Amino acid sequence: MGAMSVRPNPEAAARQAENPAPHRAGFACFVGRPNAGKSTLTNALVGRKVAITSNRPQTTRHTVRGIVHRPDAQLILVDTPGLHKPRTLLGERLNDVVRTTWAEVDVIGFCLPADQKLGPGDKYIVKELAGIKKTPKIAIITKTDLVESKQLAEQLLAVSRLGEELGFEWAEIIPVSAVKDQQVDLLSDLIAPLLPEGPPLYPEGDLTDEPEMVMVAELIREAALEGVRDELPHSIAVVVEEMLPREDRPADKPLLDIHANVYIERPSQKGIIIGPKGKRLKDVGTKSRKHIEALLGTPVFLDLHVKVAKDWQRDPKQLRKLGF
Ligand SMILES: Nc1nc2c(ncn2[C@@H]2O[C@H](COP(=O)(O)OP(=O)(O)OP(=O)(O)O)[C@@H](O)[C@H]2O)c(=O)[nH]1
Ligand SMILES: [Mg+2]
Repeated sequence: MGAMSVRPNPEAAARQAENPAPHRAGFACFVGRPNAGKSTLTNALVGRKVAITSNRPQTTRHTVRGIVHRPDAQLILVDTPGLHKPRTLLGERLNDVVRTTWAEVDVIGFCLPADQKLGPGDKYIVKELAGIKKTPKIAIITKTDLVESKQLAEQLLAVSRLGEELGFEWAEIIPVSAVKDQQVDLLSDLIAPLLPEGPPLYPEGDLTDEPEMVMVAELIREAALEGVRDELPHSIAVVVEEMLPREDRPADKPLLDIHANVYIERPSQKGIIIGPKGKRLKDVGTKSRKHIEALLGTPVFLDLHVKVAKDWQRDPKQLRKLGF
């Protein structure tokens, strides 16, 4: 853990001023169990919401790239779906996405929540990571605001031991709280020097490479996830069919028409999503529209429809249609 060893050194500072350190740019991915806080941490580092989050496991369903611009480096953070024991074809696809990603990045950040015992799911992930020898691995203890320092110390020890057990050493072990913005900048300081030298890979100001239509669909799904229970969160998928500027609008009063479908798996789920007298669906629309307008910077008319895509999580054809 080299984080604390940075002491002022006037000679080095002078040397650096003459001959600044080379710029670095590269990819770091966050992996961990569902609900570990990967997407919340990605957003905190980027400083804007690029990935949706929720208290339901398996919120993230594709890799989302968030870009951090620093004077000395550009960090491209790849937020991945939580790795879990798959029960559906969708689950298997999500796990494949994670494995492909961690084989391609320059740094891997393993996320472990401070408030949960290091379990078999974590061990399984770290064991696989141990096999990727060439890539530096950082252990990130997330959600530190939820525990006392004693519990945090135990978690730090547990993750360090797990590395030893599996025959490798973490490049760093760092506790963070994304919600309280504690140690988030330090994490970025620790990742930067592990990236390869090179010019920025994305233009200044780009915070993600997610297409707008995908981000809009995700914001709708985030709103739809709120308050639904049991298996329903897994059953929801959202596809934006169309985004078109309304014709005949004065230039100073534009309006963007967005048509989106909210898919569920069974007709019996329709009522839950729509709610009594359509109230739930209306709330989902109102809530997500605010986020969408903030994202796109224009007033929006949002038209939501609920459709059944029978058992889409298990059906290869449906999965393809929904973009998996
Ligand atoms: N108290 C606290 N809660 C957090 C923190 N980070 C994340 N959470 C909460 O933990 C839950 C899960 O967060 P996500 O960021 O969606 O987790 P994830 O690892 O991306 O989950 P998947 O996408 O399902 O794999 C949400 O309810 C977050 O608000 C934190 O630093 N402190
Ligand atoms: Mg996530």
